[in-house]
Amino acid sequence: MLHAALIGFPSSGTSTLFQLMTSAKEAPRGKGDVSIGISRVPDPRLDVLTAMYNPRKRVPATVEFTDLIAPTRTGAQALVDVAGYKNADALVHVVRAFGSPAVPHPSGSVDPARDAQAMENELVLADLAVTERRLERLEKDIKKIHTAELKQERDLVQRCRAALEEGRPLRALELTGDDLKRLRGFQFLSAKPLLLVINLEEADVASIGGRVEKAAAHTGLTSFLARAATGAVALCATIELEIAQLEPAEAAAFLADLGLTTSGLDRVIRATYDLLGYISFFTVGEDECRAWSIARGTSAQVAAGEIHTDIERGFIRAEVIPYDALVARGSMAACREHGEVRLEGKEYVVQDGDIINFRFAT
Ligand SMILES: Nc1nc2c(ncn2[C@@H]2O[C@H](COP(=O)(O)OP(=O)(O)OP(=O)(O)O)[C@@H](O)[C@H]2O)c(=O)[nH]1
Ligand SMILES: [Mg+2]
Repeated sequence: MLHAALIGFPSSGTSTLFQLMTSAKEAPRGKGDVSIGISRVPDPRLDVLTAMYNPRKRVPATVEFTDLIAPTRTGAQALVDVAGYKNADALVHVVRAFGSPAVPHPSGSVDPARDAQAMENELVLADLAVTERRLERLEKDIKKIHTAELKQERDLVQRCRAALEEGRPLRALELTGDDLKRLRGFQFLSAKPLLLVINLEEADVASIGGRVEKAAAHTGLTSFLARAATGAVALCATIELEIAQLEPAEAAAFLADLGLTTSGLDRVIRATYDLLGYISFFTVGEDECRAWSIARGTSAQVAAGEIHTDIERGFIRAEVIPYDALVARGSMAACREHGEVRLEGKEYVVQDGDIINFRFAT
């Protein structure tokens, strides 16, 4: 399951967004603790498949969101030791762009670009400390044993340190697959893809809607949009939360009034998927219709492991039919008749919308 960690400076709406994403009844409050919540990935294709199969169970893909409850925290520094953050696939930085005199900004003014850059700097500093500790250790080890692996790691960590010293996040580095494998254990915060959630002022929603470029221009964040492995969404967390509590028809009308076609939850999840290059495949049947998420480029065998390690291990082949073909024919049987169900081997690269039946030996 994809895991996204919410971060933000105090009073920027992080917990409000958490509440929105996870349908939590109340915003997490307290001190020095982590809230974990699950978000169901909206996918109209799963609704269509469910209507077709009328299964006992409909299981959407899920994303796990983590929110840090620590009003005294200072940005990234507080995240360094929190396991839930280190393991995150992506960071979601809630950037305050709303004024609200009732909830003063701790820095005394609202300045989204300042906050976005300050958070970036904190992530970079936290990682810099990790590289320095690791290099010290590596130098000692290399004195004792000269392995090529240790030296390669040292070169790589030195490269990382050099970038960090220039204030560049590691997500901006071009790294090979081997590099990424070597770095995985460090769980560098600045290496994680970053989604900026521009938390707009209520009054700006009508004119901006969900248009990210417009929101970025309005809030001084334009230059951030072009950065490596960075995405952005514009919304007003408090309005979205109100909308989320309405009946679906009312919610749709409210969104339309604001010039929005999809909810904030939808847009945050979609943007996170796009940022990480995630796609969905489906398994269908009378028992269960289910959506699964995997990284783009994942092979059929590895995708099978998402369901169960036994299926990955015993993988024989995958019966695959694209979503559009199934919907066009109306049933799996009709697809079979027309020879549209393909048999694919373990190296087959799963495509977004594939409906897959895995054949495996136990
Ligand atoms: N006007 C306005 N207020 C908001 C918005 N988002 C959040 N708030 C308010 O700002 C206050 C802080 O929101 P939280 O979601 O708790 O912010 P946080 O970043 O989690 O704050 P801490 O964890 O306490 O540092 C609450 O009173 C929210 O209702 C927004 O989009 N507009
Ligand atoms: Mg909070």
